[in-house]
Amino acid sequence: MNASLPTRSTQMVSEREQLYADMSPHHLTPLWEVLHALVPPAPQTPCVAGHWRYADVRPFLMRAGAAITAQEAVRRVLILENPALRGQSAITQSLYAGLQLILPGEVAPSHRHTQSALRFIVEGSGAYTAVDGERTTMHPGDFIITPSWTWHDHGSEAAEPVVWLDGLDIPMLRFFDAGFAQNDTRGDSQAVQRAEGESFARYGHNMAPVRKTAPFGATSPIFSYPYARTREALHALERDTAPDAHDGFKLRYVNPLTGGWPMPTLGTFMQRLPTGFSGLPYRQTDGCVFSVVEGQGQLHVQAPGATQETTYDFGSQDHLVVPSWHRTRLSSASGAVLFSFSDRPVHEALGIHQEERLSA
Ligand code: 1HN
Repeated sequence: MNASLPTRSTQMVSEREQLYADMSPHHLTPLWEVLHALVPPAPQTPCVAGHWRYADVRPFLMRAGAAITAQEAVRRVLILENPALRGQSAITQSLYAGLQLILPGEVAPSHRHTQSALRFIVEGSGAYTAVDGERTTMHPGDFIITPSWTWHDHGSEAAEPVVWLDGLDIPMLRFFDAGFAQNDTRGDSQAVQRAEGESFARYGHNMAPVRKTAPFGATSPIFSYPYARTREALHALERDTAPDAHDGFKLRYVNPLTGGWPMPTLGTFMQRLPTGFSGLPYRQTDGCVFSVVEGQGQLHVQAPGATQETTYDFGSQDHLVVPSWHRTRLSSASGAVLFSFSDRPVHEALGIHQEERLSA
């Protein structure tokens, strides 16, 4: 046995520790201590899956309605925070989600920011959102877009509370330190400059203006994708075709000018799980937020390295989140319709999107 070896390695360890201590004030740190964590063999997200039942959330929203006006709050929203990212206003590392309430007669004042927003209507009809002078009336299941840096305000001429899911790319813009915002000095509500439905007439019927170019750059020129149209498409597919073994009947929303995603940072989807559906598992790198439109079912999620699935029994108007690379499957005895959004357009733009469709 060579008695000098342990001594030598102890010496090396203490030499290393001395090195780390001496260079730390110079803002230097050794890569070899963190390399394995920096480039893991597969995604290791700090996020966890989560489920917000509407029956639990709605009373808090209505209490918020009594506690503060939309005007005072600017946006009266309860943020859906990932249970493992409390305090970060994030539902995944890249996505923000919240539920916004507007009461009859209220106005949420006009402003603009570089963060892009989607609205997915959860409850109530008759509130409106205005984008660049065009109002869009909200109905449950409609998917509505606020493009980056466009003036937007919300108001309600409805007789009932209106609640919608806000999905924004806030954590991404924070990551890039690229956020700008302004309040509208012209007033709380923008003057109406175009008839409601003008953008849908121009861009929403598989036709487009002959010469006009994209009015919102990388974002779709359609402000609202009405549920009535989406539902019709899914029902026709359910009547006439076989479901996908993993997704049921799933479509993505498109920018009619490009065929690509309606928003540069957020991908949006709607899917119908037919009666008796038991989907095969999949996993994908894009973390995903679900808003349940109709029906009931189960979301089964298994974290990487976990030995068991967690099952979430969901009902209509519930919200759920599935983080990156978590094994996921969907089932429904009585049928369901799910809206979802993720950061997939960014993964695709960077060439890093991965999806595995598993067989069991
Ligand atoms: C925002 O402008 C809205 O316009 C909703 O309704 C949520 C969260 C953070 C920053 C801006 C809206 C928001 C937001």
